[in-house]
Amino acid sequence: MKHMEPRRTEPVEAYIALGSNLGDREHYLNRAIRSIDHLTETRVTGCSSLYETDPVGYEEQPCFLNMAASVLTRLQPHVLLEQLLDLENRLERKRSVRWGPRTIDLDLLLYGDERIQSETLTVPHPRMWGRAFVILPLLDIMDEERLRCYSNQDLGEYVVGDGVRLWKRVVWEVE
Ligand code: GSY
Repeated sequence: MKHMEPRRTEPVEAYIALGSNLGDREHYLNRAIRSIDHLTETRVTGCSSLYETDPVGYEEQPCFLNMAASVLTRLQPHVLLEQLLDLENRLERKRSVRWGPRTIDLDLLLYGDERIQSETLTVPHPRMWGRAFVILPLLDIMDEERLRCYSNQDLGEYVVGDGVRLWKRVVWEVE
């Protein structure tokens, strides 16, 4: 079912986690960022560096490249989610195993200060905590104090190390 709510009059800052571990991983991340920036009523405002990360969960798969991006959007959260899922399909997302390799994975992490629990969307993303491959890129573009508002997690436990390695430093320039 397509969601038909009107757009917001004021833009909301949302955060998205990106990951890829199939094919040319950097190419898929770049295409995803450009495509997100071209979504209606949505602009990318920040991008983290790229991190190479050991697979979590199903471990018999290649390392991921992970990053995070911030956007300003007037799309309602469910509409933004639908757009991200649509984008995954357009970016040739292939996935033969449920938690297995994929060309692109896009997760909506945060949408303003909102807490959302619906059949299709939970925000803040329920599995972001405890995942260094999500939190460390996010901390590149988000104030630690601000992230602490969403959870009383000890963010000091997330350190770049064995499982998450800086792969390419990125300095994002807004057009
Ligand atoms: O949840 C996103 C897909 N994913 C990842 C990922 O992006 N990075 C790492 N390191 N492990 C992962 N396991 C899954 S599933």
